[in-house]
Amino acid sequence: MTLVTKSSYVDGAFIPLGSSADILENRNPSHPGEVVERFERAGQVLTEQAIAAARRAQPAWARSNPQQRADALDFIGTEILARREELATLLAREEGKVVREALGEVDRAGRSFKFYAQEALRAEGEKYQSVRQDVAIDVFSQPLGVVGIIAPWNFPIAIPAWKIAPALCFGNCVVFKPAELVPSSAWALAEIISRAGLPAGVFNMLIGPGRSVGDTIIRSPLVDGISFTGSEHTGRQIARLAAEGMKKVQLEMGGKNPLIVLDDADLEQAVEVALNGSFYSTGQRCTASSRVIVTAGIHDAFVARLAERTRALQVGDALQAGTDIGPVVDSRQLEQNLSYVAAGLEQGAKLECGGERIDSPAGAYFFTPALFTEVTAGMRIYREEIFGPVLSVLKVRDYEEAFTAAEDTAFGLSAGIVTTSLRHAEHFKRHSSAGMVMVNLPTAGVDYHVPFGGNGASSLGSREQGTHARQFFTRVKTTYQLA
Ligand code: UN1
Repeated sequence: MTLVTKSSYVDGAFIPLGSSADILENRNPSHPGEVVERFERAGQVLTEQAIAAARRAQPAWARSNPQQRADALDFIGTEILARREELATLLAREEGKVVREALGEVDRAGRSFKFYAQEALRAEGEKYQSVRQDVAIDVFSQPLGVVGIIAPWNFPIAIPAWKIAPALCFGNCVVFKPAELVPSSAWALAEIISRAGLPAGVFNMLIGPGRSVGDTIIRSPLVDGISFTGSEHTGRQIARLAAEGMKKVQLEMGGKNPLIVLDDADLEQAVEVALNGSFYSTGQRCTASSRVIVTAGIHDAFVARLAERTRALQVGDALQAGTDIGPVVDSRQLEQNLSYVAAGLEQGAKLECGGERIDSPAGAYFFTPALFTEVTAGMRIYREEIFGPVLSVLKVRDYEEAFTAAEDTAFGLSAGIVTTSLRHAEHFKRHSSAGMVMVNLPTAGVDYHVPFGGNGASSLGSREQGTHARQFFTRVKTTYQLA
């Protein structure tokens, strides 16, 4: 395969090659020696140019015809879906997600654009009678303005899509910074967007580091809002800087999502839900279930069956048919997983299986899914987000104790329960403080047309996805008119 070099997209054009000597090599985690593509990194100057271009394009784009926005979004969604195999393969190569999951992710990205193509045409606005005589009131939404979109590496195309599509739909101009680990999917998406008929400056993409590109976006007085998905640490920094700059924020950060398994659960279903939620996508989902809270009557049978199923998972090359679990995204994340396994053992948890690096000739970041039992609620593996396939099982007496344990976290993104009891399922749906609750389904894996988000340390700002995305990407205007 020939090695191509690519660049950022600013003010309606890809930056000519040779503009930057700072080169980013995008490597395949299944074969770290293999460079997927090379990128010339952007820095502060280019980021400032992109923001200025977005600012210039904003007024006209805010007044654009909904049909123009709908057509552009539909074009992007149609092309993503038509090229699903190619885009999924690229995603699997750069991030290590197995092709089956990468296909699902590409479809989700395409469908998000299609959803917002329709949403652009949806009528909205409210009329009120004033409390004053002969005054009419109109309430409607206007674009937020220029939005910075900062995306993580674990969903290289779906998360950019579900932020960029509503941003454009509601008349905003975009300055998009993908994660440096996954520039290829972002570039492919930007290339499609570049042919969608948007005026120059409406969409910009900058491939470069957080400390220059990200920091410039976050601090710029010309940016009106930041939609970010990533680590809690970075999210908190963004929240602080955004508050200083009076910017609107939408932050999606970590999770330590509980899955409750009750005695009355269907055993096979419980094991399937835990396996999928904890280990698929190599556990690299903020919605992953990393704490499974199991009542005493089913505990031993559940652990035995889950260990058996976990040992049978095929860890390997993301592009190879038959692989269940692809590599960890990079060496740093692999080290983090291994250090949490060590911490679990040191603090007295029992490692039932996994938790080891697999040697491969290519030096891949293969790591076997780890199942810990005899966990107590104070252990680090039980409290901290690992972002890897490391699962802690906590044994409890009954539903009441399980519920209390599930709630014992600063996070609040997703929570699940496996039960055949209508009463417990209802109680959990109603009273869990997570933003998303799953009954007899994995805590990860969500639809694209309904609100996504959490509470506590997991999220800040209004929900992503679906019609609710309007809340972040618009401002409300109230007008009064004397008849
Ligand atoms: C899912 O579980 O389907 O970064 C999506 C993440 C989330 C997306 C999860 N923002 O893992």
